[in-house]
Amino acid sequence: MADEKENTSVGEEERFTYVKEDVSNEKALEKGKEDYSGSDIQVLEGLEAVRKRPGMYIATTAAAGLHHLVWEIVDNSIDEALAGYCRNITVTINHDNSILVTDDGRGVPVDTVAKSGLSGVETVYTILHAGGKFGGEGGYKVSGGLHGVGASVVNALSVWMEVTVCRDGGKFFLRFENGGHPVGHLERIGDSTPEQRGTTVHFKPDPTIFTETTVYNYETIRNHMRQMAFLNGGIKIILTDLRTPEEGGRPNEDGSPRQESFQYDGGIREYVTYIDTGKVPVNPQPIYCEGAEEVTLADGETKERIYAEVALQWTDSYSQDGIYSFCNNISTKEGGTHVEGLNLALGRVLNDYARSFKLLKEDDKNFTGEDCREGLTCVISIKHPNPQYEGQTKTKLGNSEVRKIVSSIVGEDLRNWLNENPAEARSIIDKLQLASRAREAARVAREKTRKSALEITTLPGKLADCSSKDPMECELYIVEGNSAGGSAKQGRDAKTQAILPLRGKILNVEKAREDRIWANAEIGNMITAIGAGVRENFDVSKIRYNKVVIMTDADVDGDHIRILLLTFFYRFMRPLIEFGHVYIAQPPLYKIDYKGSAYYAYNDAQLEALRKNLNLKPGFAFQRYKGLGEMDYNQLWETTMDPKARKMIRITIDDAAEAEQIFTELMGEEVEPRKRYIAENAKFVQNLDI
Ligand code: 0RA
Repeated sequence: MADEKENTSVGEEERFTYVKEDVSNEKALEKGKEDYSGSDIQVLEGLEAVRKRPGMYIATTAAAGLHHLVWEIVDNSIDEALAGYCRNITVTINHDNSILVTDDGRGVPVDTVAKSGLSGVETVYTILHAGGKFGGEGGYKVSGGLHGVGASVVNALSVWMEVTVCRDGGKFFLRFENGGHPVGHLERIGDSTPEQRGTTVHFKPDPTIFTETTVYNYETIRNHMRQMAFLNGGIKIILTDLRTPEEGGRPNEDGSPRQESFQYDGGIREYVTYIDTGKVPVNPQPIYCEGAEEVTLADGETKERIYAEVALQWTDSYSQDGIYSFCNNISTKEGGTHVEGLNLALGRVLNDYARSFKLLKEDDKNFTGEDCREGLTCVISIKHPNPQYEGQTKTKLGNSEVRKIVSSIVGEDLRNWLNENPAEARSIIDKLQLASRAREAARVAREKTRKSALEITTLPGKLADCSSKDPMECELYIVEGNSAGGSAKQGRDAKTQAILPLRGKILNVEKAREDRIWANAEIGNMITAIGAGVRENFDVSKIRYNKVVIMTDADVDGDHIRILLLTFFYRFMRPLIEFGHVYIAQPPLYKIDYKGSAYYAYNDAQLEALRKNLNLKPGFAFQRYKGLGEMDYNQLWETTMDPKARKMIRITIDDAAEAEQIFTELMGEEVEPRKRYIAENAKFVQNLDI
């Protein structure tokens, strides 16, 4: 999960999407050598089309689009690794926010490509979709065309790009400027040894295209690189940030560049254990299923090879949503046919097993899909040469043949595993049995509380509601402590701002038993106030407030309560976060009274700046706020609630697996990770990364 400033857009597509296939300059590939100047013009026309309407090639030119340029270049190196020729990839964020990506693959071909009449390098980086279109039997096609729009789009959206290739004993170089214009042609600039072989791409995104920001977020790149390393086991990715704090970086304490390395030889198996950090596993080693199948398409000729791998681990968690699915390394957030195939196999195999060992008696009902999934963490990753995406955000896999393929691979491998590991198999069935009984008990408890929390529309007595009935302009402030709640009630804009004070710490939903959760008054109050239900019945279109603002003290307790609340929203009203309705209020930390005016600082840097600007002598007294309660209602309004002056952080989720891992770690039994996380992130709210 990442936060954004209030005014930035959220919910953008996570990957490159074609709105429409633009083939304008593919013709250049067909033209051939004879008509060199003609194809040259077409190439530039193609890149110009990308610059004119970048939204057709990358979904957004906001921060997400800026980062997609990196994914695209790294994808090419990962493709080379998947083809079996590359093991090491480096990604460096430079001082000027340019990005350098290297790999130790075969190197982009340097010979002239017959079809385009251009060198391989010039072809790959200037012709749209050229990536997988040549290279012959060499294997690049294996993954080429699996995803992405091609490196040429990155070139088109860069002020400059430099490509260096080491292969065939030579070192070759070509620079492009102003959105893909080659400066001359590919040149041999020296020799290379076999150890130096590979491709280096260095590019600087064009600020006239990425008008919102050209500053890279380390955490965003780090999380993506980690995910790529998990999904493509064995590859080593080293990420380095050379930037100073002024340039957007965050060097180590000793001033050295921040650097992390990711390599997971266990691939998605390690991904699952990583996500489950802090949970108690039922099967300590994840179950691994893998297989590939060739299908012949309706034309009776075209053959497609579909590969699937799945890693499964049950834990003591009660969570229902531990399935992380991917197609061609892209997260399929809405699931799809691969997940359907998985669920089919789970239900079938687990019920068969339980019946055959009489763990389910004759008149027992079958385990439901929910029973099978409770506490299950599963990563499913498939590779498909021709994926079809559906759904609201085009993140749902639609290829119907995948359902059967996945179901038979998981069915067979899971059945074998259960037979070979009888003790663990037994524990898994026990877990399902518990889940099934708990579900029944919870259903009874819920039916009672749903009446109070959902069906009864009487709002909680502690809620000071706003007078407007238009949810779009309404805000709910959830406030820690009664005294702060009192100030907030007095200070607020009563037309649009509602106040719900919370008494003390709220329940940790990560640890509490389900029936206790439903019986908890504070949780019931929040559910009723927000008015859109919970869990699978949560309907984000019914929320009574467009903004739900968490307002807690700026101290350790406040941090804890904030995380407890976020955990509650994450587990019970996830779309509220996903659709960007959850905010964190930012009360000031300091107040300086000077010559009859009040000045506020929200962090230490601002305090320093204020002291400088006001020319204050060292030792000039200022107030340090320890809690919201120390502010009177006027001050609270002025600094934290007035939409014209306040600063808020909007919470979003851009990596579900990362969010899951962090929430469990933060809310688990261990206190240390939580303390460490808060300490590390308190100073860097901008980069808060849950
Ligand atoms: C086309 C053909 C071949 C390799 C590549 C492209 C290639 C592209 C990229 C982009 C980044 N790193 C890359 N590494 C390789 C195979 C050519 C051959 O047979 O040697």
